[in-house]
Amino acid sequence: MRPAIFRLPAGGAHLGWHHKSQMKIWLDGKLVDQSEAKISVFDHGLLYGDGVFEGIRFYSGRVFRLEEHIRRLFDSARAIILKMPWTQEEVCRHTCETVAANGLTDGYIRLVVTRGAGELGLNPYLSPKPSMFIIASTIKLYPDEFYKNGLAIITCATRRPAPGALMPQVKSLNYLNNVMAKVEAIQAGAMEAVMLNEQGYVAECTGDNLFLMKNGTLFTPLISDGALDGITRAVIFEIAGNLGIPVVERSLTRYDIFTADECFLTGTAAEVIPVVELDRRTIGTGKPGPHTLRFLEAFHQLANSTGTPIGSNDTA
Ligand code: PXG
Repeated sequence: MRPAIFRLPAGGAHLGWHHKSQMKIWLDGKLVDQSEAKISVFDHGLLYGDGVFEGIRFYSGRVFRLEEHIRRLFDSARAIILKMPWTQEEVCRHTCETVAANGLTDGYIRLVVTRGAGELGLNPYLSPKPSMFIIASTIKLYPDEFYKNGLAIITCATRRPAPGALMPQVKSLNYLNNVMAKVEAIQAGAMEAVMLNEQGYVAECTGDNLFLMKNGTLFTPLISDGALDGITRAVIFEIAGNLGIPVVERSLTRYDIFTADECFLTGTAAEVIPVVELDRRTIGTGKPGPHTLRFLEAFHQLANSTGTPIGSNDTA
């Protein structure tokens, strides 16, 4: 029997999005009330999607893989010649301060660096000063039942841009490609969509990396096929190493997914989530597989026992 198709309610309530009126936002060096946290309409992040971001999780009072996320943020900034006015250490410290100021122990951090306000025109040199803001909140991408029963996903028509068009490794504010792919998933009654690259190889999903198990080996698309170099993806490589499961990065097609024993997605927001159906075809047994469940468990174990303590950087 095919799993029930999940229809997304309008309004984003399913995301668990909450509106805490006194939330403190870190903005350009200051912790301000949410109502005071404002960006100019002349900010090139808004006008042209000219900026970069990170999504980071914290669990049990510790920020998970903080240094890796901040390193990727700086690489993204470097790739778009955005000069960060803060050091990596400072950004790590401000991230922890923001979480602490909101009295949270478990949640999600959205860190955004925009090109800053400048005159109209694409030229990034028109914006002399980048802006950075840090939001500490919560995120819930999928209801619990999908972690237990698995997701039914689709392949969308929207392709990942070629590296020569929009560098897929850069976590930039240009997410319209992924947003349109997500819309296709929602229209089809699915919660995620597999995105192919221009050659027809699997790149990733709209906000998650994709993994397959086949004959005891773990497979995932190459970064050069258009996958984001996911932090969670790297965690899965580590776990596979610990479990003695061989990992192969190579070009994958839908054939590989249809004929896989198991499939799962990874991402900061999604963590590790099983996939049991692609384009209405059952993958493996149609239930989350044993390896997937082991990765899921090992991920939670790591997430809840490692990371940068929120208080440790607090020198403010
Ligand atoms: N691919 C894409 C395109 C992403 O945006 C991932 C893969 C997974 O990477 P990490 O490093 O997170 O394992 C991402 C990350 C959101 C949200 O708000 C999306 C992501 C991360 C956090 C929040 O939907 N995507």
